[in-house]
Amino acid sequence: MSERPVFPKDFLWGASTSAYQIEGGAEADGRAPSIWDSFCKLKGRVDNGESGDVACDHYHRMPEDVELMAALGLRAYRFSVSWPRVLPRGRGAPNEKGLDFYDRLIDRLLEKNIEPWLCLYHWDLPQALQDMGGWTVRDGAGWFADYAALCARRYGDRVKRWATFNEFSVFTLFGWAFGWGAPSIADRASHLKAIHHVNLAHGAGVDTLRALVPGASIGAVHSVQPMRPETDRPEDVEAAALFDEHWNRAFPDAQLLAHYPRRIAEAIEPYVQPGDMARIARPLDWFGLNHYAPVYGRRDDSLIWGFGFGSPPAGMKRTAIDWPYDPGCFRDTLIDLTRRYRLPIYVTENGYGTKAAEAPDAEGRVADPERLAYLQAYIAAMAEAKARGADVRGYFVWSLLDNFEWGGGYGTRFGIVHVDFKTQARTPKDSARWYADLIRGG
Ligand code: IFM
Repeated sequence: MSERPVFPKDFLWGASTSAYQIEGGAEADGRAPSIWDSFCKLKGRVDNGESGDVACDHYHRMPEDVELMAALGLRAYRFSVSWPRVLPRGRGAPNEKGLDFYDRLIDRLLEKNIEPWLCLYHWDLPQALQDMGGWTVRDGAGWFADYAALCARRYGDRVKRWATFNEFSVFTLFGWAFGWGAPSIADRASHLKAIHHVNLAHGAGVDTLRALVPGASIGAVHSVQPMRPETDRPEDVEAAALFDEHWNRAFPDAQLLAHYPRRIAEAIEPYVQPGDMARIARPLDWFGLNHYAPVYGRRDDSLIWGFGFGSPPAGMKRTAIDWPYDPGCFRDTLIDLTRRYRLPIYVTENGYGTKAAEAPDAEGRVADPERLAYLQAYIAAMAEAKARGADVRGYFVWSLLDNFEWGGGYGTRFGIVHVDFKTQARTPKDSARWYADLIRGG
C-alpha cells in the first residue's frame, strides 16, 4: 500500500506519550512516588527490574523534545500530568515546581503551534492515596475532582483539550483483577469497586473541568479492542463475553449510555448508590479511542473472573510483539463506535511495538519498515472507515518516543523516534519521516 490516503485539511495529526513512561525525574523537585514507582520495586514484576526512574529523562529534556515535535510538524501532542509530581500527597499542598514543569511544556507547545491535549490520569496514582485505599474507596472521586480543579485553574487558560483518564479498563483489569500491574491486586470486590469509583471520578472530573475551563473540549480515552472467543466452545464464548464487558463496555457504556453492561451490572450493584449513573454519565465532546488489535478471550480458571487471554488463530498475521495485525478490525471499530456512542472520535493511540533494538546505522538512520507498513495500513483503514461514515477527526500515534513499556520495561519499543537509553540521544526513525511527510501533505 503506497498510495497516500487523503484526509481533510483540519484532520488533527499528533503523537501521544504519558508521564510515567517518559518523564523520569522520579525524585526531582519534590515529586513523590506513584503506585508504579512502588510496583517497579517489587522483585521480578518488570522485565530486567527496570523502572520509570529515568525513562526518557523528558523532565529535563522537554525543550529538545518539543523541538523534535515541531520538526515533525505535529499539530497536537497528548501528554499526561503526573499526579504525584503536582500533588505529592495526592491531595492538599501542591508542588509549585511540579506545576511549573507543565506550564513550561504547554507554553513551548503553543509557541510551536502544537495543540496541547492534557490527560489527567495515565495510571500513576499517588502512592499516598493508594495507602488510603486508592480506587477501592468512594473518596477517590473527590480526590480526583480536586486534582482536576488544580490543573484546570492552572492550565485552563491555555489548554482547551482535556481527557480525564487513559484506558480505564486496562489499568483497572491489570491492576485490580489480574494483579499484573500496579497496585498488584487480584480480588473481585476490589476490582468492582475500582471500576465504579473510577467511573465516578471521571464524572466528577468532567463537571469540574466544565465549570473551571471556559471553552473546554472534554473527552475520555478508552481502549477498545474487539473481543473474539478463542474457540467456539461454550465456555470460551461465555468467558470472552464477560471479558468483553470488562474490557470494552464497563466504562464507555456507563459514561455514555448511563448503564453497566448486563453481567457487570449485577455484580457491581452493591457499590452503586442512587443517582450514581447520572453522576457518571456527564456530557462529553469527543471519544478517545486507543486501538491496537482484536483480543482473543478464553476460559481461564486461574484468574479471578474465569476469563483470560487466548491465542489468535494459527496463521493470523501478527506484529513483532505477537499482537494480531488486523487493520480491518480498526476500520470496523471506528464505524461501530460512531454508531454506538455518536461522538466525534479521536484516535488517541495506535502504533507498533517491537523488541528489536532498532539502533541507528552508520549514517544515523533507523530503519523500521514493519512499523512504517503498519502505520500505512492502519491509517489507510482509518480513511476507509471515514469514507464509510465513521466520524473520526484526528490520529495520535503511539508513541512519540521509545519509552518505559510498563511490565515490559525498555525492551519493547513503540516510538517513531528512537531513544538510546544510555545516552538519551533521540533519532527519528523512518516511520517518523514518513509520518511527517503525511502531515505536511495532509
Ligand atoms: O504503552 C501503552 C500505553 O501506556 C497505553 N496503551 C497501550 C500502550 C502500548 O502497550
